[in-house]
Amino acid sequence: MYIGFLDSGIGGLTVLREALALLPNEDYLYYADSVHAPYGIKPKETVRRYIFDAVEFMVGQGIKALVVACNTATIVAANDLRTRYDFPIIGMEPAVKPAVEQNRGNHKRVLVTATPLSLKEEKFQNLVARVDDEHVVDLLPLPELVEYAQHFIFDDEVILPYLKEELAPFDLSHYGTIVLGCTHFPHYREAFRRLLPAGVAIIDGSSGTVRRLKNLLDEKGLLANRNEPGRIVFYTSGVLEEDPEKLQKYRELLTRK
Ligand code: DGN
Repeated sequence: MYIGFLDSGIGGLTVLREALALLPNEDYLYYADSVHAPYGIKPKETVRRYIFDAVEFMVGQGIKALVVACNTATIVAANDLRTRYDFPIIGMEPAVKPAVEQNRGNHKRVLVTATPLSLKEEKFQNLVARVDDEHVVDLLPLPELVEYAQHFIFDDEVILPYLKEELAPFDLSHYGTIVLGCTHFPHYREAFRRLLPAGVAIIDGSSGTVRRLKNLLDEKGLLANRNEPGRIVFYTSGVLEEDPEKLQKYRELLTRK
């Protein structure tokens, strides 16, 4: 049985990368719902329908656990998925809490980047209200970054000017941490790094998600019982991905730092 990974596209590869490091012997089914990407600018009900269809398909392929490797999908559908299925379902949580904790007492602010849908959802707003007791959190939607990733655009000449303009309204010397609250964004970690002053931490939620995955599998006796690497199959919106060029790009992104 596979561990299923679901994202609107290639964002979840940044989470699968962490899972491969921690749980290399598992079989993975990666589902990129690229036909319906991006999720983050669409109405909530539409996105929920896409997610329910995708998960039903993945269940048909045989999954023993599901990682909702997309912050937007987690925010709009993870709880409902948990009531429908009884295998472990692990979602993303934008790393707002660790970011606030990191900066407690140092008078620095936290900038949370994510999709517009994530940022405006009540579940996200409640998370911020709960953890941001010192009112240090600012929000920045970056929908275009998802589009760039979906088109495999990683060139500095395109990405750096775009990010520079988006970051321009913020005095970055006041920030201690930037949160990458969309799984597509860690593909651009280096670009962020180049634009941020030295010392600004860049964090995302993937290692926490993957640690929870491991613990849950362990608790339920579901860890793969073998000593060699498992396999990864890729699906694009319900169709087995066989395009060698696409598969090559996926594999490159899985090994990129
Ligand atoms: N990768 C997704 C996330 O983490 O929110 C969303 C990308 C999208 O579809 N806009």
